[in-house]
Amino acid sequence: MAIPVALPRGKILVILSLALTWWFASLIPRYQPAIHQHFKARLDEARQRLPTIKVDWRPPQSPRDAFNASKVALLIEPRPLPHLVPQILHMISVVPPDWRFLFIGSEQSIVSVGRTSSIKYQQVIGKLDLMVLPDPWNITSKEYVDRTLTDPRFYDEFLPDVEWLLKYESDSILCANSQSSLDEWLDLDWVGAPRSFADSSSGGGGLTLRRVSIIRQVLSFQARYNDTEAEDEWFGKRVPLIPGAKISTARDRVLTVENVYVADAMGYHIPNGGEHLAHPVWGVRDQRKAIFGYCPEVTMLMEMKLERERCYDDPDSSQVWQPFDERRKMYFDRLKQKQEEDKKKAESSLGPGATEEVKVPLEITNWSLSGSKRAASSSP
Ligand SMILES: *[C@@H]1O[C@H](CO)[C@@H](O)[C@H](O)[C@H]1NC(C)=O
Ligand SMILES: *[C@@H]1O[C@H](CO)[C@@H](O)[C@H](O)[C@H]1NC(C)=O
Ligand SMILES: *[C@@H]1O[C@H](CO)[C@@H](O)[C@H](O)[C@H]1NC(C)=O
Ligand SMILES: CC(=O)N[C@H]1CO[C@H](CO)[C@@H](O)[C@@H]1O
Repeated sequence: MAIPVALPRGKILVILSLALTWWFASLIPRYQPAIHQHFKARLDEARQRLPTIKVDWRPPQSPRDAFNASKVALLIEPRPLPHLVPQILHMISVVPPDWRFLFIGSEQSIVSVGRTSSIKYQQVIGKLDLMVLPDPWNITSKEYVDRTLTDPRFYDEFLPDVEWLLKYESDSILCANSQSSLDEWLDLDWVGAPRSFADSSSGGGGLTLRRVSIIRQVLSFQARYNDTEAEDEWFGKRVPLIPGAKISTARDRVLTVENVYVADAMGYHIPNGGEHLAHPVWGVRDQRKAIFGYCPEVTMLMEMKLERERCYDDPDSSQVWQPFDERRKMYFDRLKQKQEEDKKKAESSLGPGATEEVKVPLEITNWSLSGSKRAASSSP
């Protein structure tokens, strides 16, 4: 802008200040868009950077390849038992890390196990597969499971590359305190729980390590008749007959404790959660205490109650050890006897007709089993 030289200084100042004011005023409305502009620029910048992150939706290999395809731990369980998830996770933590896990279940048990995020994680990393067998396979009863495991097509179809199979059941577990690793047993063709010290095959199958090549060999010339002995007994008789088969006996090494007690066994099989415990293993209090100290995991599988919930007159040194049903019968017999005695005592001191006032002793009403409460409250 050309300013005439003749203008006085005062006028120049006025014009300058006006120009400045307009300039400032013109800036204000542009200020906000400028902020927007600034952020838009940053956003674009960020967007431009995004493609530099490489997102490969198809991993070059399956996550399963991180594990050894020849070693699989297998659990078959159609019932949606509440302890399956902690049991599977425990087994994953104690079995050597290169083993893979397979859970074959019914739709119910697969849903109940598969909805846990820790199980989902194991699936995502390729460690664990959950599977419902397609028709005509059926695992809804023990006999059907026995048929499945003695059918060579099962191994061809679902365990094609597997050589070592750790078969565990919902009532068996490996102990974290065990000093040996499962991989130290791979030289054996079949090792589980010996049924007695004389058992030459350690055949008990609730927790067994099996060589699939030996199983295939047996199945190549033998077929199990339907509705006959359980698959572990069936294999237990045949595997030792294969020339060169390596099996373990009770005097040798014991993988699993079921009927024969060995202090540092790798694991335990507790048939039916403890309903039919073997006396030589569980019948002695000190030995039981030692088991719970060495392998506290077994409590996960067992029906347990607290010491303070001990039954009325429960023998606490199990020199007089009884199976559960007999103990329960003994308990109810004693309860009845005691109530009759109390009734007699009350009648003799207060005279007949006073029996309504007899109260059931507190330690009986507080027993944990609901059945006993019913018995106690329906008593006179
Ligand atoms: C899988 O494990 C077996 C036994 O430990 C071993 O001999 C074999 O080399 C392993 N395979 C792979 C691919 O690591
Ligand atoms: C398995 O067999 C039982 C008895 O034959 C039958 O009731 C059931 O539907 C079968 N289950 C499947 C999944 O085929
Ligand atoms: C055994 O049962 C299966 C079905 O589970 C059947 O296909 C097969 O024919 C039966 N075998 C014999 C010898 O009856
Ligand atoms: C000794 C004991 O624990 N007694 C309890 C038994 O249960 C009743 C109620 O169910 C309690 O009131 C007692 O204290």
